[in-house]
Amino acid sequence: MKKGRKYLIWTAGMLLVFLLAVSFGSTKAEAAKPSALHVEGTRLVNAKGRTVQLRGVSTHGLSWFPQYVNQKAFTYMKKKWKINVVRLAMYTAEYNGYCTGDDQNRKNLEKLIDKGVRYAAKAGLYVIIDWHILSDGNPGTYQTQAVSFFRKMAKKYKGYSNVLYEICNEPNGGAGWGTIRSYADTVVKTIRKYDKKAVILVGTPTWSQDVDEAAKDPLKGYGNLMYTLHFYAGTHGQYLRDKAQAALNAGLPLFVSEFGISDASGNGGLNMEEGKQWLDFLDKNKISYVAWNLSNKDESSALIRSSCQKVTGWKKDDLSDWGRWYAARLS
Ligand code: IDC
Repeated sequence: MKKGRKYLIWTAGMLLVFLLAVSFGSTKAEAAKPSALHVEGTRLVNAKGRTVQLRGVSTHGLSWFPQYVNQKAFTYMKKKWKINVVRLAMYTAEYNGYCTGDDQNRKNLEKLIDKGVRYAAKAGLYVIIDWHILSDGNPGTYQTQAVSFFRKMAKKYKGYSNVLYEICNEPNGGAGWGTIRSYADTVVKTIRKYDKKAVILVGTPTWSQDVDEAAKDPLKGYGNLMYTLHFYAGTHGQYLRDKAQAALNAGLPLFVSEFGISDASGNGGLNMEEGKQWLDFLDKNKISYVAWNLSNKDESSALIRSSCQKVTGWKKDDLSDWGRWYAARLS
């Protein structure tokens, strides 16, 4: 072969390798950072099998406080507070909920989720897409809507290794585990058609407290499921940790996708002593946790002071007592 042609082939080859590396690199930056998680036993683990504990914050209702879903805020919280997860709480019923508002509202919410997912990926954060049922009580109330919503989400985000799905925030109003289990079975099946591996968080009876009920009869036939435990330290103490411990002992993977140290109304005084006991317990057991809520609403469970209008870059004085306590605990 002539020297000139050899050189040409070599150059073209190198160019191809270079282009492949660049395009692979950029998809990776978008889709594979942070890396995919899965569930082993009761633990959340990474590809190397190392236990991963997620710790972060939840937005308030997305329709109500959309301004906190911004790149700077996410990057700031990752850097300063050392969070590694953010939860996008999308109410289904209240506050221009996804199921009670109109089509335009639904589109706006989906756009906001999309921004949230991308901002999180860019900041190196995991992100939870939370179907925030509350006054609707029984997850079956909007099951049809939940199925089409999660179908859409799973199709869209199957390539995003930072996305977790939370399929029913807090079942209540007498919805027992049997009811929740059958709802979860349908929704998980839908998600798994498109997204085979993403971690899915399943709510439990009584505002996601009765993990012992779920432990008696967990869902079967799916991997990467975890069950949610919610607490507010001003209301819930040792008896609820005992329930959590019993569920863990029974092999149920737990995830605290929402908690506070106010009372369960989201207001009232803060119980820092009980809050410390809770977080010590969760840290010891490497259980992930997400604090309610990233807003400046005039309530004690808001992380930002009500007088502060900033949507990122908060200094100590911009945070509520709760915000300061939590940021100090994390960083
Ligand atoms: C609270 C909000 C409050 C809002 C209320 C009713 O902090 O501003 O008015 O919801 O929608 C939960 C729920 C969460 C609650 C929170 C505090 O998941 O939506 O937020 N809480 O009450 N479960 C236990 C407590």
